[in-house]
Formats: sequence, C-alpha cells, structure tokens
Amino acid sequence: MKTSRRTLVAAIAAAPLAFGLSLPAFGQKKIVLGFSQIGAESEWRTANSESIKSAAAESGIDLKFSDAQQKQENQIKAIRSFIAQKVDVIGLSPVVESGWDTVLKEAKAAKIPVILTDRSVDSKDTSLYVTFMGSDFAEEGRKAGRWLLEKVKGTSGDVNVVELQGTVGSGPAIDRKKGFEEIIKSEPRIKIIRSQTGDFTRAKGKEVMEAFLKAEGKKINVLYAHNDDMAIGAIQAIEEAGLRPSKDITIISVDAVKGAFEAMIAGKLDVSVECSPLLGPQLMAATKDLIAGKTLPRRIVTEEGIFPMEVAAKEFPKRKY
Ligand code: GYE
Repeated sequence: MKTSRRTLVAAIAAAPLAFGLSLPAFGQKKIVLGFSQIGAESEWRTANSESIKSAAAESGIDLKFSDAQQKQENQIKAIRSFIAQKVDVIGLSPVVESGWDTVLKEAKAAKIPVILTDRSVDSKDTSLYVTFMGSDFAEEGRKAGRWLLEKVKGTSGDVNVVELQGTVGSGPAIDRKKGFEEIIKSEPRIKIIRSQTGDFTRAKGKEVMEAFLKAEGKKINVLYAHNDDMAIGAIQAIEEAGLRPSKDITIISVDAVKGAFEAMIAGKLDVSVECSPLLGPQLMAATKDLIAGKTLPRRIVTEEGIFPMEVAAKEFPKRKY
C-alpha cells in the first residue's frame, strides 16, 4: 500500500503527541538565549534575575544565564562564550555605558542579535544592538525632583541635599542625577552639598552616608538615593547617628521594591520612584519575535509610577517585587 505524502506528514505531526511530547520539543529546536546579568547588588536585581529565569522557563526558551558580579570584564567574557556556543540571541544588561563596541561587533560578525535590557550602552553605532528595553532613568530623576519641589513649596531657607549615586558610569546613575538636577535648578534654595557613589548596595550606601553625616551633620535636610538599597543602608547610618529618618532628613529613592515599602510603612522613607525589574516576559517575547523574523521597535520603555509614604500601606499588598 502506498502512503500518500499528506498521511505521512500527518503521522509525523501526531508522533510527538503519541509519545507524550509537546510539539516544540519534536523536530523544532529550542531557542537558545544567552543572558549576561550584571550581578546581585540589589533587591531590584534579584527580582530582575528571577523574572528573566521564570519567563524563560515559561516560554520554553533555553536560557544560559551568566552573573558578572558587577564586573564589565566578566560580561565581555560571557558574551564571547555565548558567541562561541553559537546561541541564537544574546541579552545584555550592561553594568556601565561605555566600552562595548569591540565585543558587540564580534556578536554582529557572528550574526547573533543583541537585545539590551535594563541599561543601555553609549555606542555610536546603534546597529550593534536590535533594541533597548527598560526604564527612562532621566524621567525617574525628574519625578524625584518634582516630588521635592512640591515638598519644599511654601517653606523657606536652604534645602541641603546629599546624593547617593549608583554605580559610576552606569546609565541609571548618570540619568537619575541629570533628571533630578534638571528639575531642582528652578529652585535655587535646593543645593546638592555632597554627591558620591554607593554602588547601588546597602553596605556602600550606609558607609557613604556615615561619611556625609560626619562631614555635614545636621546641615543635611534631604537624601536623594539612586536606589532603595542605598537608602535603606543610609537609614541605618542616620539612626545610628541619633537622627530620625524622614523627620530630620527627608529621604527620596528609586525602584519601589518591597524593602522600600516596608521602610515607608515604618515612617522612615518618604517616597520611592518606581522602576520595574519585571523585564523577563518582554525579553522572551522579543527573543521569539526576532527568531520569527519580526522587526522590533528600537526602544521599549517601561511604564512606571511614584509611591509616596502616604499610599505605601495601601499599595504594599499589590507589589510584585
Ligand atoms: O535601580 C538598582 C540596580 O539598572 C535599573 O540597578 C537598574 C538599577 C536599579 O542595582 O537597584
């Protein structure tokens, strides 16, 4: 008996079901995504890694996850190893903005598309990556600045701000500073009297705040921290110095992670500007679209809000990170 071509195709298509396999596992090879993560420096980053890992598992993408422990050289090594392994797509969250051209050119030469997530690069040649998905950090800085302008409205006297910057040379540190300054310059009473990096970590945030307090003491009216972890570290330093967070020093930070909500509910943090780490599902969707030959938008911006202390208790149960 002759088997028609159509019957044969139908039989092959049904085979994986007969063997209890799902269709993509049969014949169709899994998409391989190499992802170079910055590290595990903050609550934000932990939530971000978790989002990427769980979204990959849910979408059936084979994820090769590499943690660079906040070192650019480790990220460059990871990208080179992804190229050697011939992954289908590379995801990169670059610790700093500069110094990526050489390795990104190597990926391009190997015809492996690169998706930037969370942070961007300053490469002049924008053909080195297909899209950048993540937050508008300058806008986050502006939101922090606008909140402070409102807060000091109707008061008099100098408003002395100390600033805890994120990792030197990183997109969020550069832009959160810029956006904040852009807004506060309209009120000359607001002055940044000290500004230093706390590398986005609690330990460094505490240490640098201790130095600020030693140098400026009660002159400090406001702390602007580029992320919640540094603000939480600084709160400890403020309390240890015998001052009251929020009452003696107004505290503004960015991310709006659960730890920040707890600090707001405890009356120790005034406001946190939202920055969502839940980029996993978007990254997986973009990876699949690329493999399917679709063109991605050059920029995918995350929508986010701002949470002052007054709404913290009500919002807390809804928070996902
Ligand atoms: O704000 C900070 C983390 O790049 C947006 O990195 C991210 C920042 C985030 O360490 O907490």
